[in-house]
Amino acid sequence: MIDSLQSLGLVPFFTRQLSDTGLIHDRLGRVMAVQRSESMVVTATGELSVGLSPGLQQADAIARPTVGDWVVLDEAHTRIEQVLDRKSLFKRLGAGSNALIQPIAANIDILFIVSSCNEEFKESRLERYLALCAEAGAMPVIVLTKADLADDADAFIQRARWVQPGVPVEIVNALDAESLAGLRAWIDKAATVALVGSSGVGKSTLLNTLAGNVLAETGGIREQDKKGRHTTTHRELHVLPCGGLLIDVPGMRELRVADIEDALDSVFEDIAQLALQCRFADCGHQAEPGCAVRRAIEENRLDERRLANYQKLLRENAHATATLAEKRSQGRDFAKLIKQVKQIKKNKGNA
Ligand SMILES: Nc1nc2c(ncn2[C@@H]2O[C@H](COP(=O)(O)OP(=O)(O)O)[C@@H](O)[C@H]2O)c(=O)[nH]1
Ligand SMILES: [Mg+2]
Ligand SMILES: [Zn+2]
Repeated sequence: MIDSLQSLGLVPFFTRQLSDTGLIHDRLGRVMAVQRSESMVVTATGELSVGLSPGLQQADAIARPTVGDWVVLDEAHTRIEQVLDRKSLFKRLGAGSNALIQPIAANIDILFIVSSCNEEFKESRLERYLALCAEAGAMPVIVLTKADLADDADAFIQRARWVQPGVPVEIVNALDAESLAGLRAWIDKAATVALVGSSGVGKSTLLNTLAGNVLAETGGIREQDKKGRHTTTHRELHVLPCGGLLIDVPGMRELRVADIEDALDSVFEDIAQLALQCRFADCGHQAEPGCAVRRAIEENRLDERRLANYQKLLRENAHATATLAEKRSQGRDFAKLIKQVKQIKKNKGNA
């Protein structure tokens, strides 16, 4: 029984959190998909569609179960009582000006950052995903698709390697199972992998070819309505026949960053290191004298584009982080106000 949970990615990190190991046998499960208030959970004894405990219903979006979570069910197997601490969490700032942080997928071991060998390939987009991946606590692998359509596929490999030295780069034809051997090696037994990247790069095709089966529709038809807007945000954890689990995260137009300053510093460590050598601690790397970052650009050791993208992401992050902090404090003030009003009503009732 436990074998079946292990093949879903159960490791001691999660079982150690259980108050009672007896729960493993039927009340511990993994969330395979979430649709509105219903979660599909697989336990050692089967697959169930369950709701949320009242406590979880009231909880912040980020605390509620998301695809990939390990959860404990109630005795009747009708609802999720507890979400176990996550090994990693891939999240984003929701769309719109009033948005909050939303979970995308939990307990991801490896993030396949998918881009194609054509105009879609942009270093700046990869840097954004790499920062989100570092923040999530997952390991990144850059996957370049449509190698079969490119005149000079090697040029894309070189550009991808240059983005963050040390991050593995795999190049594939997503339609050809044989070309995916390198990818399969990353999805070893029971690793959980999420596919992210723009719409049309081949995420669903990769999922289908790896599964040897049509699990997701390709061609971007289902993901977009006639106006080209994304209509599905359906995310599901698929168990692959070769072992390993894969989530196809449909292309998200707006993958904004918030609260990820440390992750940005790790992805742009080269610039952060250079900045330490600038004459002024608050150097803006514009035209300040003694700027080590500008010197590196002049000497072709650093790309102007990379610096610009780093600064853009830092600004975006600072703005979103400040907005979130304001919203959180407004939320607290509002809760306080409600409490005061209730207290006044109660006092009136007693009088
Ligand atoms: N020739 C070729 N076509 C690909 C490759 N990967 C994806 N495609 C095609 O690109 C289109 C979009 O792929 P899809 O998987 O739906 O992209 P998604 O939006 O990222 O899920 C489909 O028509 C696929 O057949 C590839 O490596 N080579
Ligand atoms: Mg798709
Ligand atoms: Zn400087």
